[in-house]
Amino acid sequence: MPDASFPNVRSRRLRRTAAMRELVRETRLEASDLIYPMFVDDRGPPRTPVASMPGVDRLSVEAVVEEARAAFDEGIRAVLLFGLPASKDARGSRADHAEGVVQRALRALRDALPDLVLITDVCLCEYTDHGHCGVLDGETVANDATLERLAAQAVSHGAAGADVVAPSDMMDGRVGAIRAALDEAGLEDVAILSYAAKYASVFYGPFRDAADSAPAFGDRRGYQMDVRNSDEAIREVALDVAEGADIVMVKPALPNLDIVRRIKDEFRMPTAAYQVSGEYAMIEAAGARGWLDAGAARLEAAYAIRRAGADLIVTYAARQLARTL
Ligand code: PB1
Repeated sequence: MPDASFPNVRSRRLRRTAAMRELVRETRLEASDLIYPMFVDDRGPPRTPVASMPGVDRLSVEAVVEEARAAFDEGIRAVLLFGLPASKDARGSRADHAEGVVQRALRALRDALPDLVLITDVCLCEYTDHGHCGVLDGETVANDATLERLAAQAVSHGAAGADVVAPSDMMDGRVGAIRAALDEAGLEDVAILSYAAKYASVFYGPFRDAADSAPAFGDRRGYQMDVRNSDEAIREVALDVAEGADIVMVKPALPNLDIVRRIKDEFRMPTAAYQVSGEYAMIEAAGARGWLDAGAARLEAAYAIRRAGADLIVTYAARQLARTL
């Protein structure tokens, strides 16, 4: 009986050709595994490029439909909408307005692309003039008062046609509050994708440029997770699952692949990972400078996130990836 070592075992036999490598690959990735984030802008022209996110535009409602249709034709089956309102105030009033920009985009998308899964970000930071993810009590984000605002926002999204609402605020108890409000409104079938393990990350910088949503003072470390913690992510996911989350998310993605793996193994839930704006911008910037092959880097990052256990990947590179896969 030959022993299982060189020269009987030659690992390179299975790497010799592209066909052999395809035959034995362990991770599969398809366009339908990707969720395409989109900025719906109530303020101006059809398309406004985001300087720190090459290839990403803020889009009017009409342009969102056009962009979503192109993505759908490339195999993408889900979008995640972020609203950029025409006005902002202390309580984020435009967040739950029936004629808000996200609500209008939902109706237009539902009409134009009935088979596209419509996911909406539920949070106040894009709608408040102070940029925090909730309403304030002095300089503190008031957790329980914010729950009411988030629940109202989620219900307004569900009523406008959202299939899934995605609370990204990191307030305690928000999944349970949103679930109860949706059910109370007769929206039992609207699912919740919770940003359950969301870290206080520097990698959100470009997004805050795009959404003008940087906090006017302080930071988000009083509600988003400490990047040094891992067990805390397990506790957060357990809480959100118990409160009614249908899908759970880790964010950012590449800096937290250990967390993706732990959560998938521990909970066996549909698990998403969000390749955030800073992760996207790093690859695009290095590619633009010729420091690395951006196309190959996008694909490698996406496979790594998928291999770590993510069933779904939220990525601004969704269309580029869909054209490659
Ligand atoms: O791509 C990104 O950076 C996503 C940013 C993310 C959107 N859910 C949040 C980042 C932040 O804390 O500013 C917005 C929080 N609701």
